[in-house]
Parts: sequence; C-alpha cells; structure tokens
Amino acid sequence: MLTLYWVPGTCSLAPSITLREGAFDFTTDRVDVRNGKKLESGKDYLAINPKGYVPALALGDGRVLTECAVILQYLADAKPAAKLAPGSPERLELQEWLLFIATELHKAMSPFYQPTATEDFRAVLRGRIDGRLAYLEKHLATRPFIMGEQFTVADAYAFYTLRAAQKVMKATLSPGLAAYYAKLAQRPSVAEALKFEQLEA
Ligand SMILES: N[C@@H](CCC(=O)N[C@@H](CS)C(=O)NCC(=O)O)C(=O)O
Repeated sequence: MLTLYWVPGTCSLAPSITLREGAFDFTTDRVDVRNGKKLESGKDYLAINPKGYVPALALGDGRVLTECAVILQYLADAKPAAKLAPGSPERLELQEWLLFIATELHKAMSPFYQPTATEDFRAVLRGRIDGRLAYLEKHLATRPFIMGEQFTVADAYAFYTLRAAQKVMKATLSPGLAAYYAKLAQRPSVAEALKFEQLEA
C-alpha cells in the first residue's frame, strides 16, 4: 500500500491529485510542521524522510520516494493505462515542464511563505515569476493541457503552483491561466484532493 506524507495546501497536493487520477489504492499520513514534524499516526516523519519536507511517498516495500517531480513520474509509470506521462521521447518534454514548474514556479514562490522576506525582495521575485507564468500562458493558448490533448502529471503540479500563486503570492491569474485553472479545478481528482484537504480552489 502506498502512503502519501502531506501538509494541507502545499505541493503534496500534486501527488494527491495524481493518486486520485490513477485510482490508486493508498493511504495518507499528515505531517504536523508546527510540532516537530510529528505525523498524525504518531510516528516521527524525520525517521521516514530525513529531508523533513513534503511530499514523500512510501511504496510499501521499505522504499520512500521524495521530490515531487520524481514521485509524480513514479505514479504515472505505475499506472500506464491512465496516460499520466508519455514515454520517450516525449518524456523529455514532460520532464522539462516538471523541472520548470519545480524550480521556476514552485520553489521560486517559497520566499512568499516567509514573513521575514522584505517587500523589495518579494517585488523582484514577483517580476521573475510573472514572466514564467506568462510563458506558461502562451504555451497553453494552443492546447488544453501542458502536454497537449492529454492531462498529465505536469498539469497536477501546475495546479498546485497556480493555486499557490493566488493564495500565497496573492496574484491575480491572467485570463488564459485563470481558464486553465478553473478547468483543472473541475476535474474529479482535483476536486476530491481539495475536499480531502478542506481547501477551496
Ligand atoms: N525539492 C522539494 C521541495 C518540496 C517543498 O518545498 N515542500 C514544502 C511544501 S510545498 C515543504 O514541505 N516545506 C517545509 C520545509 O521545507 O520544512 C520537491 O520538489 O519536492
């Protein structure tokens, strides 16, 4: 049985959506970030994932995967019928998108979670992130999903970052991205994942 280690409203939302897209049999264990990284199960999260951050995915055979982009690809490959990731050579394009989302959007937004980040610093970051979001919007102008006609794990990860852009960075999405976000929010997997975390889109 797979176990997803998660924190509400964070990037663990992307594997949570993917687990539902792939109709996986899985369980979850919530990390209490304010209480020494204890898990709701009572276990010590650092003993499972010494990196201390989420997401992590225990595979049930003693292995634990970390790093969102890797977990997403593991899940996609475990359920090929769900078509959540293409094979080679298109896989490279998917990986380009996953790394773009991870580094240029997801982690670029991290300082917005820090109350000590100055307004000047936020403004510089905001300008850079706005450019990256404009690139994503332009790409989506000619296709419904990041990889084309098919929803993939890149869209699950993009949904989390676009949610964070609005809720954490307090951005207003441009019309193209707002339409993409609204379309993703209507997918049963996304709606279920949000409901589980008691979150609004
Ligand atoms: N490199 C990691 C970063 C994951 C990450 O930033 N997780 C955040 C939530 S979105 C977290 O757990 N932060 C708490 C911490 O760093 O202690 C990945 O791509 O999965």
